[in-house]
Amino acid sequence: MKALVLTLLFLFIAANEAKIYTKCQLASILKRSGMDGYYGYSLGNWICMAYYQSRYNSRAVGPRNSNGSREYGIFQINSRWWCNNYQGRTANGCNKACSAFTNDDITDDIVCAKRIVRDPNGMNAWFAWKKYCKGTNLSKWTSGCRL
Ligand SMILES: [Ca+2]
Repeated sequence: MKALVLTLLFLFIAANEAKIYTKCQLASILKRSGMDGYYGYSLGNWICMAYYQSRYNSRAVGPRNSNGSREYGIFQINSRWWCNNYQGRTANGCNKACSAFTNDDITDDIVCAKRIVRDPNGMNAWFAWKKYCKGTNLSKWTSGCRL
């Protein structure tokens, strides 16, 4: 019994151990993925958005929203519109399970973020971007990075 409890505890900890990117790690990955200037948004916009949405945590899962949806991963992608968490209605615009956005491979997260920003709202889709990044001087989000 004690062993079982310890095993479960270990699994719980392991499952919650976050992969936290550094600013420059993320900047480098996003640049390589063609995000700098994608749909008119410079790299700093994406780094700033990821910071305020997830603190660069690729396994972040947000709290439940009033409509029952949640946000997933480094870009906090919403389950009502973009991915399926099998817990209610979804348009599943990125045609993905939300669990795909909570692992350490952010390739598919990037593909989905590109899809999201192609909508008429652009990066306004991300509340934290609108609140903390939009219209600000974004140079600090890439400064000191070798890109
Ligand atoms: Ca992923």
